Amino acid sequence: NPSRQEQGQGQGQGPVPGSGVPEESLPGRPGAKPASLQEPTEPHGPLPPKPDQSGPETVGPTGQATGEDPARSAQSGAYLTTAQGARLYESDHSLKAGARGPVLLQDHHLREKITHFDHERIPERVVHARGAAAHGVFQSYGTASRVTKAAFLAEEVETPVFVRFSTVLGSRGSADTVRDTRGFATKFYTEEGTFDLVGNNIPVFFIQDAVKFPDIIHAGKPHPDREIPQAQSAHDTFWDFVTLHTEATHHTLWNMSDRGIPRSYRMMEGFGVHTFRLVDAEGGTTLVKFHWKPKLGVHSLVWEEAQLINGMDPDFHRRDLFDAIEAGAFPQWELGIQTFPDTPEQTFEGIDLLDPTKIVPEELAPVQPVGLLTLNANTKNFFAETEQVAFHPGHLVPGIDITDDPLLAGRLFSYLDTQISRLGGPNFAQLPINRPHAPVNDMLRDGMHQTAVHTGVAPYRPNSLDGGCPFLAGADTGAYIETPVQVPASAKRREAPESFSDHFSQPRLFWLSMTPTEREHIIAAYTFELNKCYEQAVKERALTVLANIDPVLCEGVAAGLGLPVPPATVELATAEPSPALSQLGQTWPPEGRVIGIVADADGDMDAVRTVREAALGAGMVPLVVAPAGGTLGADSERIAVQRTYATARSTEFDALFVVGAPGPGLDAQGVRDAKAGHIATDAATVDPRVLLMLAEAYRHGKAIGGTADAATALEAARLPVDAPGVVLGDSADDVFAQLVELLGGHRVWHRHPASI
Ligand code: HDD
Repeated sequence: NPSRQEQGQGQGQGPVPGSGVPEESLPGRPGAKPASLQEPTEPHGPLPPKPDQSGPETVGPTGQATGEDPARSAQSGAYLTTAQGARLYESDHSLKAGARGPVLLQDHHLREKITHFDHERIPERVVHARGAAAHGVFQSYGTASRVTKAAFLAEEVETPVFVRFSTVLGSRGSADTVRDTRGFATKFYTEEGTFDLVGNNIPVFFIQDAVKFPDIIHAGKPHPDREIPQAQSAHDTFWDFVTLHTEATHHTLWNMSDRGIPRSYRMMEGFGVHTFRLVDAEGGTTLVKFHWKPKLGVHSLVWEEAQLINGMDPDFHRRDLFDAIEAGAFPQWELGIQTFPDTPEQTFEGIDLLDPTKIVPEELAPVQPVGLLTLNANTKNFFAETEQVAFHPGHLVPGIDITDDPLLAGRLFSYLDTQISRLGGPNFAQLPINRPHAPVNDMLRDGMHQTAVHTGVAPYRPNSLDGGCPFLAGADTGAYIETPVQVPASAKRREAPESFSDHFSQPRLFWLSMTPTEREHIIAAYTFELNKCYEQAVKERALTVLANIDPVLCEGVAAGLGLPVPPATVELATAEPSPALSQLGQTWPPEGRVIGIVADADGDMDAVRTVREAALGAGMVPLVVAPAGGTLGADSERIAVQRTYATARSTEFDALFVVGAPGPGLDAQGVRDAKAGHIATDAATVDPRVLLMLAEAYRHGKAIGGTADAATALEAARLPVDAPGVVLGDSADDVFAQLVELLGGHRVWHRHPASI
């Protein structure tokens, strides 16, 4: 099942042959086109969905499965019609008084088409506007049953899900690989109602109280006067706020770490952030934190690479997710919980569980797996699904309850409120993507965009006129059953508990848990961002914050800014490192990683074929890169080219395999022959785009392999052939095996210059 990536670029399906009806004979079709450019003329229905595009089961507004395709109401015939179903015979010209005359206002089709178009956009999300989503299934292990009665967490229950990943700050059209937090929102369509786990890829938040949310977002969004920079935190207002409001220190540190630039949505963790309360069948309660653990490991880009990608392919993460699912490489995450006794203090090992700027290290409370998420179907319509989906942290099911985290309280208000304006009224739960799969009978009536036709006369309780319907659930099956938690007797106050004022001990814990490579990246990230600021006072204040985390961090950044090192203003905490916080040091499977096979027409086709097949066998995505599109090799066994030197960039690949020394495409007379390309005779004639690819891949710590004669290309790129992570040899199989081993550690880190 070749992915879109694997299909050659620009080699889409050819035009569908016409039915033989001469074009000229159709009304309004002047002149015939060449046969290959003709549109199909025989009516046929919309193309059937691809097998991987099945959405959630369609349910009616009252929740029962209808089996009806939601597209039916808009796409149910073969003929083009108005919105009222009247067939149209022409759609390319406005109605005019003569071919050169004025356009007539009476043209209903023109007005209807333009009016609808004028209203095609809806407001983007005020945060998390840029996203990508997919359908999937959650398979429960049953291990959570001892702490919750939630039916979808019972043994071997399968629940359909929809997951939307996002960046926080950028607009809908912004680039994917900016330095930012990523949203990880999951909608579980359970039989007891919809449960939304609206999390991020960072386990802590910038603020402890929702009342500060507009402040942090206003500070992070572009400057209000000129609306720049887009989707970036590298500007004065962001750093002004986070250095004054030091509870943001922990989240900011995670953003400046490699977690801020994930390699792929498929390779990042997710966190529910808040502490939730689980309730078992007997009413017993347990406090928990939710974690998503990706099967492919936690991997990141390097900063220069992330910046290049934003230019080369701003849709990098969106494309990666869609292509992987289309190719059948379904990404998976294990859902896990950390559990804590539900004590009146709501602390664990001295950590305040109601403070969303704190984690509980996994070494103190291990993450216990409770189920497996598999994303196995792409969206059919981005707008209807990804854009219109509406998550809400208050969408809970029996067995899952909230805690008094003040950040969560504000969220419980905000999501519905913002969705009423974004989705144009209160009935968006009737949109196909938002419809629960459990039966709905809610007594909510009327309103903008009401699509249900409710029957009965008594949408109130109690009633006798509708036979007392609908009925209330028993206390054993209902949701939103309040856990009788004692509220401390106290006067009303606008203040936080004392424990919330510790802003530096956990950032220090995070810093101490990083490997030297990760620490270098953090120093480089702070240095980059703060050097983008204009205000000296902001930079100086940022250094004081860093001094409160660690002197090495502070000194590194101060050196990059050319500023003196300030003293710390707090006593540095003693923290036991948490190795689970580091992304490095483990070995990961090669599945889903992309290998570029760089070749030209004169190259060793056996090597190309061997590596391609071995990569497919390992679950990787091999992409053949050649001077021109089309195919390579002898007629009988042609190999499709997926990228050309002009469309490929090193950033798309996790590893490179170079066949020989691909030349610049000059013929024997030195005349440009872009189609063929030729093996370079010496270092001076290696194609400069291949040199760039090699230089970048090398600099970004990627594994580089090749046939023995690829040494010429490496030398031309002024790269040592015997450097770590560079593998050349006569056996393509052996070289590939070594590349896979290198990919297990993600990158060849000791070859990666810290400043990049
Ligand atoms: Fe939020 C969207 C995650 C705090 C207010 N949030 C939104 C999305 C994610 C998160 C993943 C995108 C959902 C989607 O894909 O449609 N938000 C978080 C996390 C938070 C958090 C993990 C802290 C633990 N959020 C937060 C606060 C507030 C909001 C404190 C307001 C008081 N968030 C919103 C919102 C959004 C939203 C304005 C915008 C679009 C939407 O809700 O539907 O209501």
